Amino acid sequence: MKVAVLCHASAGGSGVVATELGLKVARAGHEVHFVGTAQPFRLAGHGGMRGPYFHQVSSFAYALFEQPYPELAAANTLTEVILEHDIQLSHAHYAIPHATAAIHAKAITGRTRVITTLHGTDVTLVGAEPAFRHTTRHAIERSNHVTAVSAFLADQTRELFGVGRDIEVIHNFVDGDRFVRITDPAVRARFAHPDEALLVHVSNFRPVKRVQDVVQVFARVASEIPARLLMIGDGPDRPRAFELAQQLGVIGRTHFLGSFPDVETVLGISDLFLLPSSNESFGLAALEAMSCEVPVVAARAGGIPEVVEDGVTGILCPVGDVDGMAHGALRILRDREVYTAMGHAGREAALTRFHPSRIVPQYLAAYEHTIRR
Ligand code: GMT
Repeated sequence: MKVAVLCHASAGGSGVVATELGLKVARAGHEVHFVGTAQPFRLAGHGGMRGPYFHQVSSFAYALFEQPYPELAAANTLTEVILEHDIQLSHAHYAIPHATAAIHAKAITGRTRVITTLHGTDVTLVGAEPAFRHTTRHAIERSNHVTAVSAFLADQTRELFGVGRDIEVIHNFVDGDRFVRITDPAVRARFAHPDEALLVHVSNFRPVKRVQDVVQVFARVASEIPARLLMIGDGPDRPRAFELAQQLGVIGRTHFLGSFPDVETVLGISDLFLLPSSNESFGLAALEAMSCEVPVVAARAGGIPEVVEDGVTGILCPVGDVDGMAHGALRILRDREVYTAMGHAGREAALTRFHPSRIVPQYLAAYEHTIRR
């Protein structure tokens, strides 16, 4: 197959899924062309004569234009790639602007099929904005096939946009060889003392992630047991979380590491992952933690219960229930048996339900089916 993949390059989950999937599709012998404004960060070091290839969307600034037009630019670059490489299928990750751009390129070329994968914020936050409602609904309706990363997101898409079409649920996946427990005490010693519980949060610090709740939960835990918190990622709510950590007197034990590239190392040495999001279509970071045998304390929001099994691989609480989350965290951290059982159950789920060997064939089957249809 010859496939073009459109995705966002930033360190978000949709870009990660798109890149890891594209790499696996290329490894399976298919021709993969990534199209985007910048090279996806996990694509660095891959590619070459046999692909996968990367085509940068050209940008064009002109005094008359008040803003750039990313959808038009992406559609134009994708059109070139389709014509030059005889692309059979465009896989748009994220509805805005990629699905719209892919539909546009399909109309221009009169070729290729379009698969759109919905990742969450494109539907729940951005897509539901009146400013993008019609274009997003149109892209979802006109795609030849649509997938969503959780059953929750598929249902919400139908509800929010009033679309009746089939949406196939294909969960996120994790590389269990890369996201693995690190037992070397020297690695852990770089971040925490041996007697401290190491809590971790990874996100883009947008309001939907409720990073202040992370700090609130940690302050409660740290008032009971020796503990340290690693905050990985960057985004608009980082200053608020920092300020709150100062107010609550835990700033010395809270480390904001920014967009730390080596997430697997931090997860591999951690004891507990916190994900208190108000909405989360899947929660790839929680799955990556589970793969490293790290129990998860999270909000019972969106698709999180499809990933984290309450009482088995972690503990789920209502959104905003920082007392409940702190209580759950302490229950796990104080009881070695519970901690170990949840860690093992998380790893088991990652290696079975969310293993690439189970998920990638679902995408490949969708590709083949869509091309032949
Ligand atoms: O979580 C983010 O804000 C990044 C966002 C994205 O679009 O890159 O992640 C979304 O897609 C991921 C991959 O499918 C999911 O695992 C995340 O749950 C989802 N984020 C939200 O729904 C908030």
